[in-house]
Amino acid sequence: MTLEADGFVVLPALLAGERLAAAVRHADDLLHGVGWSGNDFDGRKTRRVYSLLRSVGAFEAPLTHPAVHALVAERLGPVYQFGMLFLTAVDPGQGAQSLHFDAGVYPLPRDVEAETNVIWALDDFTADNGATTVAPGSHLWPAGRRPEPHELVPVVMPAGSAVVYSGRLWHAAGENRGPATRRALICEHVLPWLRPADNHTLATGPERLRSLTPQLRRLAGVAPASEYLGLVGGRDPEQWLEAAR
Ligand SMILES: O=C(O)CCC(=O)C(=O)O
Repeated sequence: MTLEADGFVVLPALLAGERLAAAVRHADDLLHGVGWSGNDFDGRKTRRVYSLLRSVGAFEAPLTHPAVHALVAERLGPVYQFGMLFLTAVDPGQGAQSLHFDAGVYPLPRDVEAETNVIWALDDFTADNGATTVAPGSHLWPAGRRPEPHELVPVVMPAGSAVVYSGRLWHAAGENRGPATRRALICEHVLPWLRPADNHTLATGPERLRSLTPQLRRLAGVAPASEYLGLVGGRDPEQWLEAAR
């Protein structure tokens, strides 16, 4: 299985022991009191938490994992930013999500790799509990071709694993027919000249942005995309943030 040929690759058990346990505890803290989402796509028996850069906590390890970022940088180049970033808890009884490809939000030709994304399994992903289903190779399909049911496979992987996939890959959260919730941390990485799906700088705010590591701040968008792109008042946003204390 390769990212180039199949459009996805599973990196097994990257997080283990206390790092995984801490990420799961953090997920539970964030999910406390959160209700089901109010639309069919997000899932009416699915709980979602966004704006995660306001409370990174134990998600720092998955969000910055070098093995994931090495693959992302190979695909997108050295400068990229977070797109949509969320924690999701697919509860028992949740039906399968509509099939989609994440880069579909951008009106770009199908052959542009605009995003390379990752889904971190915080629980074991099984064929019955809502593991993400993917259509292998579909990142190379032309516009308009949609997967048939027989072309879909569940991404079965133990908790702590990550599936890195092309933003062009057709996929969806699977149906949760099991008795327990399936939790995941989902993070898009997008080209720096595109508007990210989530407005991380506004959601996080200057004070919390300053408290992040330089790597997370850059991924949040506090970085020029090029010499003339992404500045604040003509300056590097890092300098602006420092001066605005
Ligand atoms: O939860 C999953 O397995 C995938 C969710 C997803 O692809 C989405 O909501 O965009």
